[in-house]
Amino acid sequence: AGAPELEWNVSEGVITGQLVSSFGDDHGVAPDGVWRAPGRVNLMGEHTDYNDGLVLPMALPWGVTAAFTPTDDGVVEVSSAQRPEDGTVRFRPASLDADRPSVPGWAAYVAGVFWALREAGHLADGTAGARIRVDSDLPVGAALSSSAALECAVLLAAAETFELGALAADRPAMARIARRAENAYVGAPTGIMDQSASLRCKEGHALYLDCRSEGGRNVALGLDDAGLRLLIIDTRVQHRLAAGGGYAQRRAECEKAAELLGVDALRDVEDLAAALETLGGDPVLRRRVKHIVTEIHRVNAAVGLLRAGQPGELGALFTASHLSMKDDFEISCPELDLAVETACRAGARGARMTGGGFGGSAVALIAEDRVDRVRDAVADAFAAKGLTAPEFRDAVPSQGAERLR
Ligand code: GAF
Repeated sequence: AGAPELEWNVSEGVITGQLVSSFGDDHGVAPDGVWRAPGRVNLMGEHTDYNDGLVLPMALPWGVTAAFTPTDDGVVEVSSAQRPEDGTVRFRPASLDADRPSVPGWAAYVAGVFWALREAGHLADGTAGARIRVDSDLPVGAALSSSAALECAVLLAAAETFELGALAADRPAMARIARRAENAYVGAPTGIMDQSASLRCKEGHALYLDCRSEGGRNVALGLDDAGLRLLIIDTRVQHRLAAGGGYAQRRAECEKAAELLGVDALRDVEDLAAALETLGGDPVLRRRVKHIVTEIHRVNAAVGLLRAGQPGELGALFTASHLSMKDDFEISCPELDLAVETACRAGARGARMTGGGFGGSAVALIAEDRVDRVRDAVADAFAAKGLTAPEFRDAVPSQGAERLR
């Protein structure tokens, strides 16, 4: 996997150089430092995080980079290389109110981080401000966690430059703060997976995370040794996590099912057959519960295979997981199904949609010598149906958020 790594390093270096120089154009000085937080691809455990369950994401070579200088004037000024038309967005962290969110669009994630830091008891005297410029090589709306990457890059920069030492050393605590920014300030009712992946993943590994205890283990993937690749197929169908959409509806259905079953969360369902019987009159809730319970089992099964040094066997689990998301959780879409079915038919070991669903990306596990064949077959299948051409990316398991300079 030499080539993708090289690509990443080049892209990272270019982004850092451009960021430092445009930060200088904006503010007349060099930034104090540059931080980068990656996106993620989840390999197993979809919609299980907010059910207190298990997940298995890995960090990607692409992410959000933030040039950052702390100030004590109580003002944040932030600009984005992707949104030059928005210019510099200004807000006062001390005046932010989650009941009346005043910072719109992409900058809401940045404001949310400052709001959540304050809520957690940090930066309480109201003087904290910052000059920030962000850049990204992660597509937005591809279900690769660009929101969490933005939150985590800014949060890590803030924690390290405001000398919040205990926080900066506590990645699970940072993940909670970044999630709070997204849930309470931005208003997207997501779980803890994406922020945990961005902050806690290690190169070459996936993060086996228990979303209830927040205990996590980095599990080696061993893809290179097994001659395997993970190919991300971005369908270019934009997915959204905002309140009121399908994601929030699934979350509400899971909560209702847990209540009917008398458990704190669907994680606690021990006997699936008995649970399905209890929910007998509600076929929709039965399907939702079936997905969550079997998906949590698949996370454990996947980790078992990785620990046994059999990453190739993950393929069957990928495909079973996709079918569960398609038929029982009903979060797939025709483009994701086409990508998965075509990849499997062209020789992938398995494939599944990843992330929140209703669009975004699929991930396929493929023997190295079949990657081109799979890529061509999927591109042809999309073209034959007159769909927007999908984008392909080699997903190399990468390092979590860190300071670059
Ligand atoms: C999105 C959410 F942000 C995560 O918390 C998780 O629920 C995921 O969808 C589905 O597994 O990425």
